[in-house]
Amino acid sequence: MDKIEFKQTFIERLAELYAMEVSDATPIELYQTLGSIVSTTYTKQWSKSWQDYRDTKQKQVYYFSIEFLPGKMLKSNLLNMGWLEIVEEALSELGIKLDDLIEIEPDMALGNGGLGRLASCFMDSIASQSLPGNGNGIRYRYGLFKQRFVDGHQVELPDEWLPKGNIWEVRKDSKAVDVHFGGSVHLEEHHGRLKPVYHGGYTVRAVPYDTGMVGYKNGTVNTMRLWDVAIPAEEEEHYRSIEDRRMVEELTSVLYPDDSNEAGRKLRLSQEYFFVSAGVQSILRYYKNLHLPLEQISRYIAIHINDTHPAMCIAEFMRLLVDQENLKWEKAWRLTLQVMSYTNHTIMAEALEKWSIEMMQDVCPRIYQIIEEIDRRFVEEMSTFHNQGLIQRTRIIQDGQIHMAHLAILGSHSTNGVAKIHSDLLKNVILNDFYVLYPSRFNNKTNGIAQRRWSQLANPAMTKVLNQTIGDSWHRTPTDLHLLMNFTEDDEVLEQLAAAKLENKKRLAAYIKEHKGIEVSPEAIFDVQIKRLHAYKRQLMNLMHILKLYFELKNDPKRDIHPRVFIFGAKAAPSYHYAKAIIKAINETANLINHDPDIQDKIKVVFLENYNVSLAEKIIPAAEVSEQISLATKEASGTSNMKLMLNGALTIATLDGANIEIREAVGEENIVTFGLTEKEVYRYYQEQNYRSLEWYHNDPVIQRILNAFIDGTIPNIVNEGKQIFDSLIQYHDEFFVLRDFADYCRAQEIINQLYQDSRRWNQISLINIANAGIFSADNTVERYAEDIWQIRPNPSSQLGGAAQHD
Ligand code: 9GP
Repeated sequence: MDKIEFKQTFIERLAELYAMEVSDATPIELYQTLGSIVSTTYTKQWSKSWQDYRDTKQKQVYYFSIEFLPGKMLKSNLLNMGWLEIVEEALSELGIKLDDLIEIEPDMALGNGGLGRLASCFMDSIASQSLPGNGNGIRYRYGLFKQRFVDGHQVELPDEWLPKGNIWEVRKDSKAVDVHFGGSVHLEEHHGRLKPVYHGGYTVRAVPYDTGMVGYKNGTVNTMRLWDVAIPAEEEEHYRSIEDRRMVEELTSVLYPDDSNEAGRKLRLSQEYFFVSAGVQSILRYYKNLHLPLEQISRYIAIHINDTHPAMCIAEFMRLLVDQENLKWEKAWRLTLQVMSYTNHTIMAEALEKWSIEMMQDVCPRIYQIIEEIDRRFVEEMSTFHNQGLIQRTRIIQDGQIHMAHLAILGSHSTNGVAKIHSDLLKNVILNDFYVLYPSRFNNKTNGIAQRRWSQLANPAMTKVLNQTIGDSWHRTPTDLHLLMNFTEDDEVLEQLAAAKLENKKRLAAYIKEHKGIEVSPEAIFDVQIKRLHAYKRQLMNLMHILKLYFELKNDPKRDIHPRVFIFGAKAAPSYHYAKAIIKAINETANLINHDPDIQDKIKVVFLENYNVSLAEKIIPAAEVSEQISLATKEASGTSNMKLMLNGALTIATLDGANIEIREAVGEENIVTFGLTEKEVYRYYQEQNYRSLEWYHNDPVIQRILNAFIDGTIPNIVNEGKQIFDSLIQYHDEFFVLRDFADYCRAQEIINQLYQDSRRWNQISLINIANAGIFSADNTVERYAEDIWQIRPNPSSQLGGAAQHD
């Protein structure tokens, strides 16, 4: 579509939808009109894509994830359709600013952080690589809470994103399936086979909402299917009371119900079974419509389990094959192993889910029986294994609990970690028992990011410089960013990139002024830590370093440091009180420092509220220092590290997660590392000789800083300050903050020094951008496709003339 055609279509569509002219329409009406043109256009390619998959019976992957974090989709759809520039210009000729319309779209935040964002990056890349792949998740009525600060405390407000309308989804009642919960099940012999007989319980209807996932200029549009719940008409009489109806509605109401109580945990387990059962049933229905032998299903279908939340896919698939399709257990199990694969995203015990037997029996009794049988057969099969202790440790059911990670590993053909160090830790430490049993199942797939969103969409200023300097092949082949390495000595390019950065910093400074009322200088270093708030990520260590600088400046206001703005973006889980205490402490410190005239604006602290994908798109292009300071071994991969690097920030990093691969990519001189290594952390664990109290007593700097949390130096944090102080001293500093602190300060001083030499700094920044290509999710999903899912690009998308080129 060219500009003239687009303008014509826009005017006509607005008239059709609202009987209006451009000059009379509100921004919402204009947004809806644009959305309608975009979605009706890609709908043709959408139906062509799935018809292709069906007609040519291509193998497809289904990516099951309890979180998806797509953020806003209008601009990325325009980019991927190759329409962005034309639409921007055409609208501007009609007197409309595209950016004003983009602001209207709600940020679709059906996830918490890295896990959900990764799932959405994968959706983009799977479509962009013309791979047949679909998402499967939950359509929560409320997204992740909206964060507000009241007196420095985090307050959670509901994220009502749907009433504003979601123009991208299509409800498909004809594709609904029923999911049964509760009651009890006993087995009865039927024609020589044991069959389940269900008593009681209740049935809900799962109704899918499909959203097109538009590939980058290749004519592919895949599907992200999110399930909503409804009461089946024929079951109405079972749901008479308000209480019963509420119970059903709750199923798809919120992401992460409060798991600090039994009811919240039960709801969470029910959510998991809901989207697992709905998804697996609909896959099987699709497969049966292909009229292929069930025995061959693994040639056509792959199911991916993203973290343990969808691990029940294994038992549900077995249920359908054995109970419904009458397959023998052994055959069904073989197929299940071939179809299923699993990614582990954390070694933190709290996220490796376990459910009590009673709760699972209560929520989905047949699934429990099947898991019990899987467990029984595993023990039987392994009865001659020489190390029976290992078999006991790897069982799914232990001490009255069901270990979902064990189910995911034993019931799938592939278990991968998300960065080299993480995958090695899984093999050698965390999941070593499983590795001993099934070494060939373990592999690594380092995470990746949606490069185009985090460069072309978020950072047009940098994109322009890159396009002028190295052409635009990197849009499709991100590793072509490496061409930039030819310009490390080119002052013009270095200055152009620096100018782009300054432009982005000015924009962020204006945003900070508008939203926080804090004046920050775009000449200062913009130092950024953006990620979930968690003790292991050590936002606290960042805060301690800020306090150190503060005290030094108070003592010596002439102290020569380059002005720095410390920017935080982070949400704490609502029931994670310690993380909330850290938020409060950062906010109070910000207040103290930002208003202290002695500091003369040398340091500023800004905690931006409600960190989400849209806010990330504002912060990341302006960042110069990327804080990746988790305790080594604890951050599985991280992905903000990759986004910030791509935007030319220098990483201050521990040797953790993907930081290690970033260091390999850019070279030691272009990253600043510090802190304990993996080996050192494990030595402490073995020797149990870390005494945080000694570090406190022996280091007057640490003492001064920690005392500030309890002696009133930082105002208004009596309880929070004590909680933080105690975590480091009385509770032994679980994440070695005091141990790493001095080295962290040393690394920060190196950054301060490096920034004095602006040419050298600009070179580092360029080298980071040039080497970010390997972290494209396009590459990552290709490796999943080849090694794990065994799916291939859709040949007709690549060859059939649908593909457009840059
Ligand atoms: O904490 C990890 C993070 O390091 C990783 O980058 C992300 C995507 O793989 O997953 C996070 N894990 C979770 O959110 C929960 O397992």
